[in-house]
Amino acid sequence: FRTRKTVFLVSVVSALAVIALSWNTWSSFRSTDVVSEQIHSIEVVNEFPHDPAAFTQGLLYGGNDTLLESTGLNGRSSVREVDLQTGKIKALQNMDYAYFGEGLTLLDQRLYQVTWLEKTGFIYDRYNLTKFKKFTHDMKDGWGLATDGKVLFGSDGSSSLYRINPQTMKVITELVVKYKSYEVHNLNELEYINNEVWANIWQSDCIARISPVDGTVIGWILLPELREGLIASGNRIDVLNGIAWDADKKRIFVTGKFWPKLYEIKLQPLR
Ligand code: DDQ
Ligand code: CA
Repeated sequence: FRTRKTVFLVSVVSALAVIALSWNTWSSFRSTDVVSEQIHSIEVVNEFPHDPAAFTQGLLYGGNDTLLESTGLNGRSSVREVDLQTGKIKALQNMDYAYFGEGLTLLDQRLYQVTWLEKTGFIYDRYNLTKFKKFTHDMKDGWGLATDGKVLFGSDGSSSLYRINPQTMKVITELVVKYKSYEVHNLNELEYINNEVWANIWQSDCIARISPVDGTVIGWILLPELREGLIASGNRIDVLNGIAWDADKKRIFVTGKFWPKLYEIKLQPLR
């Protein structure tokens, strides 16, 4: 028990170090900055199977215990509908080798997906995953997508959070995401939850809770134990990536690239 506690503490400390590294300067770092009620750890409520061959790049809840997921890597990119309980694929649309699938979101029964470096995205029918339309976007890259039901939010791996017009796919506004005065870079997979935009930070075990009004980070969620637990059990996995929100049942789901599990989590104030 003692070692498990030590491992957990070391994980939390390294997660905090990742946040600190994403700040531009160390100079005014004070430990009091990170110890506040806005920092949460997590509790795992449920775990479900997840396709370990899925290089997860976009994740959202599709209702009725299904998830909608976009996967990346050239030749392995797809959009899929997945059963939550079993992890089984219910519908699949594979993408051309030329495209590296990224963020995915659902607006008016249509799935919007961006691709990594191609400045291209696709709109699919939510049910049969057939392609309606191909579009170009004007972010630097395509990383994450989410929606508040009116506009889309996009990320491109920088510190920018874009508001995008779903009719034209043009950027409406660009916010610089900041925690206190520090820019937060590597914004990746997104989810719109209770008037906040949540973003997992690429190559970290942290989720930033961002105000879509001004880009301020209003909280952090630290979840190193999921990735580290999977690695400790011998899984060859990549980073945390993928947040989904079931607004009806208030369930939060997270997974990662090549993760064999998808977790339902609850937030816990960090003591
Ligand atoms: N991104 O998801 C962070 C935007 C991109 C991840 C790319 C990860 C490695 C790609 C390796 C490609 C070589 C086949
Ligand atoms: Ca998401």
